[in-house]
Amino acid sequence: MKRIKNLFEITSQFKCHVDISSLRSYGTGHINDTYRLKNLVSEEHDYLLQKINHHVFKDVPKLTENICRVIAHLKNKMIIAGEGNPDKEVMTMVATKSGPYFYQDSHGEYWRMCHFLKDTKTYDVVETEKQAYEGGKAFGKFQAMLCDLSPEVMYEVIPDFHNIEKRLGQLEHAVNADSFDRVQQVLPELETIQASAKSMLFFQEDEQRLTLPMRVTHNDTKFNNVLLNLKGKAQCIIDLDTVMADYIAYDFGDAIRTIINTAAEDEAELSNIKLNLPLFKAYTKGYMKEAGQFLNEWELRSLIKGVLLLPYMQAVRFLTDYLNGDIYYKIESPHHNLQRTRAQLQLLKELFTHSKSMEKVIFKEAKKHQ
Ligand code: GN1
Ligand code: MG
Repeated sequence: MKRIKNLFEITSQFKCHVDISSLRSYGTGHINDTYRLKNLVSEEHDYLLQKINHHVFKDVPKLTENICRVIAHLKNKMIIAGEGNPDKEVMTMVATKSGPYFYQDSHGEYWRMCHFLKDTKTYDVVETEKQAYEGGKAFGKFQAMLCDLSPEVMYEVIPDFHNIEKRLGQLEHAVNADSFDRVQQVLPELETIQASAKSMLFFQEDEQRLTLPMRVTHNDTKFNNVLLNLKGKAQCIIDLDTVMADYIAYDFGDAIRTIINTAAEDEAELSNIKLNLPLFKAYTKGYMKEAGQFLNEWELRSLIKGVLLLPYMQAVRFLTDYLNGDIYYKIESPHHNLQRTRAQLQLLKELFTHSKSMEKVIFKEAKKHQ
């Protein structure tokens, strides 16, 4: 575990009671560094301390504003409706003693703190249909509750985050630069990406831009961003870094990317990557239960496009980072980003094969709620 030399300096800025000797690394995020700390005075909750990667999130005050806005919206709605427990079902950020919900330390690093919700678990790979159903319900409800939050008020945390045309441009740039002499190793992957490029431009078409509404979405709907309680029920959506205005289909697609895959996102043995269609069905069922009523017809039709686009986009992003010398995502081995690329392309291949039957499931489940 990385040591934090100025841990006392950092934690003493926040309105918290932490035992600094209890510091442990936490989670599997690719961007920020997350640590867990024990609460010295209460059994209610521990704390998560995060170093925000400010090379990725360039405007931390604005990023924090987005997160706090969404949290306040969700909590207020629950309080007004008198439903659920806002302390347990929505993230709670810890303020600094001087007010803001982040602290820039003496080395220029940015930190934030939130409550760690006890008796909850996350899963990198979905194990049961019940979990998938709960995940669908959780993300569907999250979107439904944010339907009345104006997308215009949200700051664009990472410009063009889901713009595949731009992402392909970044890949092309990395290929042309070939700064780490890696292009020769990745010719088959580049060819696969090139072959599907045109079919992936759906969301860039004028027609979609005119018909698909922008909504406040999560934009990182990996299944491990849903906290499940000990009974296996979804309790809280976490990792709100990328909440911003975007299309709903991206959230649906990114969730399916992690839920439907029988293997991990970075599986090295490609033959292990298969689709678990019952999990797709279960997720879609749960999702439609919450989202079926607010989705319009164009959005419904776009969902399957999101399912195909998101693994493709991840492959493009991982490969770009590989060619750029692994500067964006954390890696655990020298060729990790290439391994991730291959795994995502393999998943995409499987998804292409089954896209028609998945589309049928989407419409069937949506119909029940419209
Ligand atoms: C990154 O750090 P993490 O795991 O929450 C990335 C997502 C990718 C994901 C792939 C800001 O998320 O977009 O989908 O890795 N976050 C950012 O696992 O780029
Ligand atoms: Mg994230």
